[in-house]
Amino acid sequence: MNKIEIKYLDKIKSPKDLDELNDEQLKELATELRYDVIETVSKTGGHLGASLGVIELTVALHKIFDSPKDKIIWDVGHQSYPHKILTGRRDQMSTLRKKDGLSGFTKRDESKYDHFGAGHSSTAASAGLGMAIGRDLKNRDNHVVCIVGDGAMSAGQAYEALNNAGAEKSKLIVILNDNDMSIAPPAGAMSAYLAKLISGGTYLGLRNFAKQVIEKLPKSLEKGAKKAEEITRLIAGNGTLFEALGFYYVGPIDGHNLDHLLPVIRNVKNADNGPVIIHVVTQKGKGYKPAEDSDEKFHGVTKFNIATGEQEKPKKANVSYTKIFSNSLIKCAENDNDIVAVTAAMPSGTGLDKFKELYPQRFFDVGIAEQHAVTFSAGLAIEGLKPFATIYSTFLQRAYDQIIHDIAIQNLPVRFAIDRAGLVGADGPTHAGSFDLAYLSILPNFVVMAASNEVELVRMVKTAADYSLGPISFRYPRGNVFGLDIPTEIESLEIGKGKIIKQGEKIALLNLGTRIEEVKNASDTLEAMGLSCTIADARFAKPLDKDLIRDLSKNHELIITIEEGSSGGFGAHVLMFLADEGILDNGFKIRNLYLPDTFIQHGDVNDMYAQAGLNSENIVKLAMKALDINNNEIKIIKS
Ligand SMILES: Cc1ncc(C[n+]2csc(CCOP(=O)(O)OP(=O)(O)O)c2C)c(N)n1
Repeated sequence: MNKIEIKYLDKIKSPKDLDELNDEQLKELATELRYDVIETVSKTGGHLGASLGVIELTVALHKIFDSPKDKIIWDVGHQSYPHKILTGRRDQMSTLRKKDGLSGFTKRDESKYDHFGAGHSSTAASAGLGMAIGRDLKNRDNHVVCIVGDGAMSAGQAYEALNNAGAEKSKLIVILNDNDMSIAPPAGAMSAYLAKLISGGTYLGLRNFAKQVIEKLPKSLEKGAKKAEEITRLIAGNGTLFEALGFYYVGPIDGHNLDHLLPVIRNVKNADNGPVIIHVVTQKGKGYKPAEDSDEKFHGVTKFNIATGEQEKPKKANVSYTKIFSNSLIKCAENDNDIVAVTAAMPSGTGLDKFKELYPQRFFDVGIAEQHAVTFSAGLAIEGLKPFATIYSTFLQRAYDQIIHDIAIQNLPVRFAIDRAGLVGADGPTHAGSFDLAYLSILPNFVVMAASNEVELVRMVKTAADYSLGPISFRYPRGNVFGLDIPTEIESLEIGKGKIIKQGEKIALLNLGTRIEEVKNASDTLEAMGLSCTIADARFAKPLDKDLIRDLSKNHELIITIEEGSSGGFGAHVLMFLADEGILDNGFKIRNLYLPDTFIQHGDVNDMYAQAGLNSENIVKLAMKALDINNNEIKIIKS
C-alpha cells in the first residue's frame, strides 16, 4: 500500500467541516480516511477490518446528518475508528486502546459524537428507538441513525428492537451494514436470507431507489389507519422480512460507492416516514489487500507491517489458556462421543475452531446469540449429550435468565467454559470478565470452578466432562499460561475440594484463579519478614471447601481471599461461611481482595490489576495492616 498525499483530512476537525466538500471531494476524503485508519491501526493494533468496511458510509453519514444534534449509533462500536477520526479525535488516535487513551469502542464520556457506548453487539437499534421515541415525546426534530452489522442481526435483541420499532412507527433509520461476515463467516439462516436479497430481483438501480423510497412513503399511511391494518398492508404489499416487521426497506446498495450512498441516504433523510432500513452491502477489510485476503478480514489485529500485512508476534512464543482449553476438550471428546461444543459467534476466540475441524457434527456456532446458546445447550443436555457452552465471561452476562431459569432450576448438566475471566486489557470494561464468579456462585445447583494455572484448567475440563449431576462452570483468563508441564494422565477433581500448595502458620492466603503467582510472591515477602504463610488454591467458589476453610481458621490468625472477580463472589461466600459458623465471633481475622467497585478502564492488564490492588505488593500491605504491623504507614488499595 503506497503512502498517499493528505489533502482534505487535515482540515476536518469536526463533521461540520465536511460541509465545505462537494461529493467528488468526499471520495478523495474517503481514500485519505482509509489510509489514515490503516496507518493508525498498524501502530496501535485494534479492530481494523470492520472500520475499513464503513469508510464511505462514515463519510456519507457525517456529510448528510448534523451530528451531534442528529444521533449516529454504531453497533458494537468496533467499526468506529473512521467516525472517531472525523469527529475531532484524529490527533489522539495513537492512544487508541492504551491507558488514558481513546477507547476501542464508542463511549459516551469520550465524545459528544458518541451517542451510545458499546462493545457488546446488537444494542444499537434498541437504543436508537429509545432515542427516537424520546425525541418525539420532547418534540425535537433530530434524526436517529443506527448502523447494525449482519452478524449483529443474528442476535435476538436486534429483532426485539425491529419488532418494536415497526409497531411504534417513530422515524428511525437503521443501516444494515451487510459485509457477510461476523468475526467468522456469519452463522444462521438470516445470513442466507440477506444473500438472497442481494442476489435476487430486489436489487434496484439508483434512479429506481429514489423512486422506490418516494413511492413507499405514502402520506395516507399516517392518516389514522389502525396500527394492525398498516402493518398487515405492509406485509401484503412487500416482500422482505423487514417490511413484514413494519420497516420500509431500501436496498441493497453498494456501501463503497458514494454515488449510490449519498443520494439514497439524503432521500431517506428527507422522507417523511416511520422506520426505514437501508441495506448497504460492504466488504470487511475493504481497500487493504492483506485484510481482504485474510480469513477473518483483520477483524482484530496486533501492530502490523503495512507493506506485508504481517502482524507483530508476541515476544515470547507462548501458549494461551484458550488453546489449553481447546486441546483438553478435544482430548476428552476423543473418548466421549457425547461431548458437543457450542459457541456464540466466537469459534476462533474460544479455540473451538479446532474442535470444529475434528468434530464438525458435534460443533455448533449459533450466531451472536448467547441466550439461545445457553437454552440450546439445556436441550442438548436433556437428550443425554454433554454440551460445553463456551462463552466469554462478559458475553455470558447476556444469558443470565437462561442460566437461572433453563439450567439451574432444572439442574441440567450443562458445562460452562468461561473464557476471558477477569480483566482483559485493551478492550476495557465492556469486555472485562468481572462478574461471573458472583453471578454464578449464588445459584443453587451450580458448581463453580476457577483455574489457577493450565494444569488445573485441564483437570477442570475433565472434571466438567465427567460430572453429570447438574450445571458446572470453570473460568480461565485471556492471555498466556505459566508454561507448566501438563501430565499425560489427567484425573478429575473431587467436587468442592481445594488444595494446600504450601503449609505455614500465621497467614492463610486463600486464592481462587490465576493471581497465584502474585500470591506466591506476597508469601515470599511476608516469610522474609518472619510471617509464616499458607497458600491454598480454593479451586471451587461453589461448593466451598468448608473443611479446608475451617482448618485454615483454626491454625492461622488471618485468612486473605484473593480472586479475579467482583465483590459478591468467592471471598464473600468465605466471609459468610466464617460468620455463620461463629468463627468470627472470637476475633478471627479475614480480609477479601476482589475487583474494586468501579469499572477499570482499558490499558495494560498488569497495570489494571495493580490498580485493582490484586498484586503481591497490596497483598503484603493488607496482611501487615490486618496484623497491626506498621499500621500508619500503609496505604491499601481496596474498594
Ligand atoms: C454479545 C456479544 N457477543 C459477541 C461479541 C463479539 N463480537 C464482536 S464483533 C462480532 C461480529 C459482529 O459482526 P457484525 O455485526 O456483522 O459486524 P462486523 O464486524 O462485520 O462489522 C462479534 C461476534 C460481541 N461484541 N457481543
